[in-house]
Amino acid sequence: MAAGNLRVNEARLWDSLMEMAAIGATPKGGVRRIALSPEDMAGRDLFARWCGEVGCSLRVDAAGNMFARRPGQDPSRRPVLIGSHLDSQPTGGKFDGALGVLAGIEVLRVLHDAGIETEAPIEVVNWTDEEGARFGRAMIGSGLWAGRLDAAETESLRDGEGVTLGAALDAAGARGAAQSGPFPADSYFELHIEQGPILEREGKRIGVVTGAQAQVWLRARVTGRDSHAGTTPPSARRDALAGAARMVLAVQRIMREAGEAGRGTVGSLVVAPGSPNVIPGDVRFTVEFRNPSDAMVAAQAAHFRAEAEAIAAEEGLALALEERFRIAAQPFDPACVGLVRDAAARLGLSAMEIVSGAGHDAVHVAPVVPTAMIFVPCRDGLSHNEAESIEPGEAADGAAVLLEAVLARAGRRS
Ligand code: HGY
Ligand code: MN
Ligand code: MN
Repeated sequence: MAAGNLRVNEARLWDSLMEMAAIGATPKGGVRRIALSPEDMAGRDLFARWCGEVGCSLRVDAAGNMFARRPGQDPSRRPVLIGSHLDSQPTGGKFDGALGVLAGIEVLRVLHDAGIETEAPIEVVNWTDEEGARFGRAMIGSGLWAGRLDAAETESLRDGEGVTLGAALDAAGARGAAQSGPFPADSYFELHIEQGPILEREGKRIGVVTGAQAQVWLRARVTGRDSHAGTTPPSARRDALAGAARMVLAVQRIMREAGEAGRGTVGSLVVAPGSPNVIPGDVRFTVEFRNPSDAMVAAQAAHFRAEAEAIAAEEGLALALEERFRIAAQPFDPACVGLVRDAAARLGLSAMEIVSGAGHDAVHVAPVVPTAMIFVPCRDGLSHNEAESIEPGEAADGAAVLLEAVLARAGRRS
């Protein structure tokens, strides 16, 4: 796929995607590169090696965010940023995050091979812990960089083994010397799979992403009383799992009240003590709601809290419900979005505007740097699943649009 007389190398991009997917590969064809795990660190090392091969200098900040900088003719120009993430879900796919980072490297390779030095520098970014699977908050690295998360509070988040994010950064050797904070940048572009069914259903090759929806993540703990399954009559039970189950159905009901735009999910639920003949006294679970409307997300969270408290009261249970994070709906920069739209048109790729259902690092970057995203379809709209799949041509299409948009902002010199 050509961008002007420059051509993305489809096979090289695909080979890099497959080489990265071999790190943390799972038997079912997915990847497991949990943030700051040995697999994540191995992916970081490969990223660093590849960027070094095309003449980049590497800077790592205190949040572990990696910035690979390719110089421009005018070092005073603000850099054009290209980024995404290399960490994955526990049973993630090969392309969520990796496509955006490796397409950024492909852009650098194309310029390197062609001996083109852009006017402005270009930086490819690997953001720390986008997925939120380990510490219960998504888009951590980009949120810290953008100043949208409090560093001390965020570094005190604990994973399931009680390890804090700060300790994990240090133990993994991922913490860099650079201060983690926003620096002046010309623009930020992120290529990502859509992770939903719309582009495939509409037969479009490119998603021109105009923004991302709002989301709120909650954490619930329901406390009852462990007791004997065989001797405890209904009137004496304080069954935390039965109560939590009613709360889970409340999430589904609240979601459905918002129609097809509704998004309400309980992704994790842990029952204690977890013995077949003990009535559970302790259940912890996560809740998240998403919607293009901030007001709707706020109303859903409030509605859920009221329903959960009523259920707890009826069942004689205690409920602790804390908000883990909330992020407003985020529009992207019209000029950068226009570059994506124009690039798709110039390349003859069918495209449509779309709002992202998923959160992305771009959501934290957008308030501080003009930002746009590019989507490509994924098979059956499936993601956060080991069967996540795209075609080599789809990856190349996205990378070609990325190349065009980046060159439009960075300027090109032979
Ligand atoms: O949850 C999200 O939207 C992102 O995939 N981490
Ligand atoms: Mn992602
Ligand atoms: Mn993801």
